[in-house]
Amino acid sequence: MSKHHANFIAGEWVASAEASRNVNPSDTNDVVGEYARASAADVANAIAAAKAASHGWARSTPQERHDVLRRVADEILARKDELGRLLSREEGKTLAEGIGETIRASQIFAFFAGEALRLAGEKIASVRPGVEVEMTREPMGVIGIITPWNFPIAIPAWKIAPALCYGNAVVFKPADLVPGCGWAIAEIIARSGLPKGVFNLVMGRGSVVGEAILKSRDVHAVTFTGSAATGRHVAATCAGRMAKFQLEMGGKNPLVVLDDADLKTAVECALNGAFFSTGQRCTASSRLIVTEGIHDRFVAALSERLAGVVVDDALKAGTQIGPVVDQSQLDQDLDYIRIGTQEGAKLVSGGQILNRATPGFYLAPALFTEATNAMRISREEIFGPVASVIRAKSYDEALAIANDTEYGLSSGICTTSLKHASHFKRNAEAGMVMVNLPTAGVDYHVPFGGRKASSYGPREQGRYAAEFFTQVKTSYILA
Ligand code: UN1
Repeated sequence: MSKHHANFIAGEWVASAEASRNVNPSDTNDVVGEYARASAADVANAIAAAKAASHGWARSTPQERHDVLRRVADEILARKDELGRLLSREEGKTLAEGIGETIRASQIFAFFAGEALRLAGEKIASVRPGVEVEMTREPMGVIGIITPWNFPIAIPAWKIAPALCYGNAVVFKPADLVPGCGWAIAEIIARSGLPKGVFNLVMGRGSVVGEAILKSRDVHAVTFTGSAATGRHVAATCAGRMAKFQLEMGGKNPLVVLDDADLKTAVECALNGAFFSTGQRCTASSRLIVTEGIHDRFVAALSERLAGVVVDDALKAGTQIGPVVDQSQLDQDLDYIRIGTQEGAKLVSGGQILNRATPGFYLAPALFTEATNAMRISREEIFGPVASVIRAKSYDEALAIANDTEYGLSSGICTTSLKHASHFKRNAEAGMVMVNLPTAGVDYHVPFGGRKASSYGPREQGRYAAEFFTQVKTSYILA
């Protein structure tokens, strides 16, 4: 019998009738644990507790907020190997990636521990004599946090830490598929000295838990990362009741490779951006837009590199790419590989299921060439280790193709030309631009987010996070 991991509501661990089995995608015989599935009534209790606790926490001192966030940061860092291992075991990214993400989560809590001490307002002279005007930031109240399975510790951290830092209460729903790291964070927060009810964990299905959070009038703001389809539903539901919302959704990120690129840099950027973390990142490069003069050399070098990549159990030493997260994601990847071939793209590497020592969802990273930007594989987010090379005649054509997408999260270019790099930085229609770097893998202390169908609302992370997690008050006084 594996341990039942309960929900955390109003400062108590609350077991539930229903539970999910958290299965290791590298070895489906390995059950990570049983995790509670909250009922609508559990969620209502969590929201009521958050509401009741929110007023007290809104008046907490910067020192209290700092101390709580600092303790959480310290414990995550001290347990990075264990938590990183849990992450890789439940999600399937490699141990190095799992530990790296855990360190990032700790750094995010530490960053916001510092920010808690720096929250400031503004005071300016009024246009009227004797009047003073002051702008302050106040907490939103209760924040609903809904996170995806692909970054099970970093994304919860970058939503929970600023929510608490700016004086809000939290109702947190991790992904039903991968709840282990979310539960582990909750267990750490439960011992951090935070007053009861300020932080609540409600695990379970989107259709039950997510819905209850979206529809409650007592949740003042919802921050969501996940699919574009669910994001639209979050937007419609929140807008319908005038709640604030912030969405981070898909991407169809381009990596442009120009004739003058350093070939080795370009190949490493493509390999990392398209295939590491099994390509399961909204920042993954799925369109490799390559100019004629370097096209064949780039394809040859990337194919050679892919042939040597080790796809295996996420926890095994030497593994470079872990399994796909589950059967339905694997089916989606295989569907797109079939679609790409039918559309006339040429599969030059990978794309087939791999057998390893344990039963898992292993897929050889797939590389298409001769793709056009009109194909479905170039327009729809696949969310797996699948990338396509699209030929471009010139830099101008490459830029036009890069921008011809409904998404706009991260755009990359590999070039040694200052002129093209500068032009691309100014003209890429994306929230983030990477020059000679992979499109994925971002810093934790600067804003994260995209344009067009990729994101909605204020940026996440860094000091810009205050925009979503606070509301501005302008006060006038005649002295
Ligand atoms: C990264 O590329 O470092 O869901 C982070 C995602 C993104 C996070 C990407 N929100 O993939």
